[in-house]
Amino acid sequence: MEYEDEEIEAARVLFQRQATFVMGAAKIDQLPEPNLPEIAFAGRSNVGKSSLINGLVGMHKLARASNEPGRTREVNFFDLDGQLRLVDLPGYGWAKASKTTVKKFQDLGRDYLRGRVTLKRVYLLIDSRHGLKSVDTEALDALDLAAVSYQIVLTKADKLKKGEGEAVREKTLKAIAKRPAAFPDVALTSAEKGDGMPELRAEIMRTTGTAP
Ligand SMILES: Nc1nc2c(ncn2[C@@H]2O[C@H](COP(=O)(O)OP(=O)(O)OP(=O)(O)O)[C@@H](O)[C@H]2O)c(=O)[nH]1
Ligand SMILES: [Mg+2]
Repeated sequence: MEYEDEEIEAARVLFQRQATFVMGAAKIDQLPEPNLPEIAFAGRSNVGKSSLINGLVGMHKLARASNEPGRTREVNFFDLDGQLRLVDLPGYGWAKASKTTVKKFQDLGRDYLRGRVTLKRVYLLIDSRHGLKSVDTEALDALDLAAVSYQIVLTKADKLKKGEGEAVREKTLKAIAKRPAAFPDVALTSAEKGDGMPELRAEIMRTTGTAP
């Protein structure tokens, strides 16, 4: 996707606005009022969802990130200065937790994704070193079936060698080409180094119809 310099700059300003934690919901009836455009971050446990949210807003500790898979256990809502809401979902494919715990959070994530009227897009994160795995394909199938618009974001690009990033991006683009709810572009990002973040901010600004 191409973005004008003005759009990149506007998005940078938008994401400099104050970001705050609203609440964590452990049950579907605990969600905040659907009164702002929302974007949600989904993906395997440890893929970098919480880190990506922190990178987008330029804060290290807004969303809790850690190397311990299953860190995010609720649906966490962050408000960007009354303009839009960023939603951090519990990860899937998290092997160490008990079956009931996994099911509880997967059901919660699924219910949220299916029923949220203000949800503008889901950012489905994939580790750029691993590419799409079968659990990811299942998640894409579910989003396609529910007709929830989503974009693939490849994470941890700083861990790749030169040229590998572009290759995995091309491969992923091909894999999603025929998926009905997939946005026809794949972002390559590093929350750690900041790669791809200005463009992702610009895309989020477009998608949500927000302005600085
Ligand atoms: N090198 C590198 N490491 C990253 C990047 N993004 C996240 N990480 C690391 O990956 C680990 C997991 O990151 P989180 O942001 O907690 O992942 P998550 O998807 O929120 O995980 P859950 O909440 O368990 O589902 C942490 O150790 C992060 O520091 C990145 O861009 N580059
Ligand atoms: Mg997390």
